[in-house]
Amino acid sequence: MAELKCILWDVDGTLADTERDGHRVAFNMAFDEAGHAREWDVPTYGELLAVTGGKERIKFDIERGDMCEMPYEEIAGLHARKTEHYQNLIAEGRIPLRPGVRRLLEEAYAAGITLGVSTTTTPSALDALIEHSLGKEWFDRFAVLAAGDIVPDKKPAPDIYTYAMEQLGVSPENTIALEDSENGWKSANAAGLKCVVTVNDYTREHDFTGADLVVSELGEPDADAVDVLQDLHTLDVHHVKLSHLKAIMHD
Ligand code: XBP
Ligand code: MG
Repeated sequence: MAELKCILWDVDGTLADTERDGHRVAFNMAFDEAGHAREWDVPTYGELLAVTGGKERIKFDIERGDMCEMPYEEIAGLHARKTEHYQNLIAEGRIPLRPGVRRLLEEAYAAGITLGVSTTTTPSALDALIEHSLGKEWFDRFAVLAAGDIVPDKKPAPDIYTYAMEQLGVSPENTIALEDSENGWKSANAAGLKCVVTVNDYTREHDFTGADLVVSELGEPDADAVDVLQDLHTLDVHHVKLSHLKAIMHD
């Protein structure tokens, strides 16, 4: 039985559905602008999400022969332009938060739970989402923003979760992760964390064996009940509340 002291949030797919209409579109804009004859359509991008990190994803596509060879500096330059396009798309307000995200963040913040972010995405992409989709006050409300290349190995390695917990001085038994993908769940699990997963169209069929709770979304009190896909603690979930996260930790 452990007390819930900290919630670490994944970003892409968890805070907001950023991948299909945000990151994917931005990659394609950067490819087009640089004269690369490559477009990642919706299903192709779904396959490529198995590789975490934008630079790593481009490198993978090159290595499998679907993009032309280029030196790493060019990959990094292409990715930097992609990040600028992504920031612009986010600034246009195109990508809302997923249902229940703001509600649960505010409930946890009001209850004095330490909040942090553990993500694979680039820090400036994260900043854009916080500024335009969440609100600038959250730069101060998150006690740590752990993102991108700050650790050598991206998810599914545990490093970004371990780094965030070290920065916060919290231990795994008092921390829960909120994730949306198999790589994210594996990363949280390898760091010793309990985990709630909110799936999306890209991740619904992923393997979440062992995850504490898998739902379609966090949901809202005045909306239909969320779909519960896996519930190891037999929680009675209509929408995911702070009390459910506490119950998972106590179990
Ligand atoms: C998801 C990722 C990221 C984004 C693209 O990260 O794997 O690579 O798809 O972002 P998470 P970058 O779910 O951990 O937030 O291009 O900035 O890497
Ligand atoms: Mg994610």
